[in-house]
Amino acid sequence: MHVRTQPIPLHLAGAPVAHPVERGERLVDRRIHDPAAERRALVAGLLSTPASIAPKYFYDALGSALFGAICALPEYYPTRTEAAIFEDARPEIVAAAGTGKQFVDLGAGDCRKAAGWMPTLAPSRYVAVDIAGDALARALMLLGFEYPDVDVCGVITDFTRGLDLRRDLAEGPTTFFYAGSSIGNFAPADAKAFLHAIRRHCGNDRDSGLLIGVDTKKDPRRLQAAYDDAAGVTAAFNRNALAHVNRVLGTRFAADAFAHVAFYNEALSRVEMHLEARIPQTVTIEGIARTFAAGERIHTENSYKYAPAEFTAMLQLAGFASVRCWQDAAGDFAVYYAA
Ligand code: AVJ
Repeated sequence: MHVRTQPIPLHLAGAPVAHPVERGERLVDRRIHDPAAERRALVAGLLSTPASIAPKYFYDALGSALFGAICALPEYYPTRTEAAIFEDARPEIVAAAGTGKQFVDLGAGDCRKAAGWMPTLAPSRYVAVDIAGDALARALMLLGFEYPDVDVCGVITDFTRGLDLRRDLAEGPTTFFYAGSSIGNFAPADAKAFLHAIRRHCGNDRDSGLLIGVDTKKDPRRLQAAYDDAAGVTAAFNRNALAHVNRVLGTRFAADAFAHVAFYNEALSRVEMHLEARIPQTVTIEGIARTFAAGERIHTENSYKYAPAEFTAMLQLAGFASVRCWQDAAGDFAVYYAA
């Protein structure tokens, strides 16, 4: 067992740090601790016109719980449709990806999606990668108990700023796993660069590859409903970003003074989420008075949708030579294995 005996000295930020995780699961903290830069970026987004908040501000403790609730909503089809495709195509996916490899879970969260693959993919080593360190530590402890024969470890990092896991991966064939259509948060050019980075991590190993779940284009009314549910959970999730921002910046955004707005932008193939000022208001941000006119919006998220032919082409452009795709009967979601 590794025990962290001292607080992390700032000049060592980014260096490997062993957390006190039970049973020898290793957790490495590779965050670049630059809270000042994070704050500056957040402030710049809020002072811009149109204003924006990065989607990562959704995921404080309450926001992560609300996202869990979103995944169970009747309107939010992606999570359950992806799970159904995994279930139906499991033998074919296992045959394509191969067993006994290193399994790298990008955006592991509570590691439950990956846990579903443990019995069949039977990885030799499981590397969970996520920005939320506390949740990761808990999830890894559980997984270590469930699968004592798997070498379980975790990496805390914000890989949306660029993926570099070379120090944390073992040699040998590796299956990368990026589920839930999280790739949809990237603009297409950034998505392609991210896929390219995964491809580079696969190196020359023909037995390495990427298993990825991606949402498809569909009736705009269904897309809209998935991001503007009747129970208002997504609205609460969206507004919670303001509560998070208030804690980070010491601002006094009144979350209920903003309306949840979500719609499918067909020209750009993305669902957009915004927070729209219900009434004119002024918020002091780092000493600067930022006035929001009634109806003015803060852009909080894009969620891009890809037709299977488009995403297959993107995987190929990123350097993957072979791409397989599985879908549900309605074509609501797609799962790809690219090698
Ligand atoms: C976690 C980015 C895949 O875009 O569907 C769900 C986030 N936002 N409802 C998505 C989200 C509103 C989700 N991703």
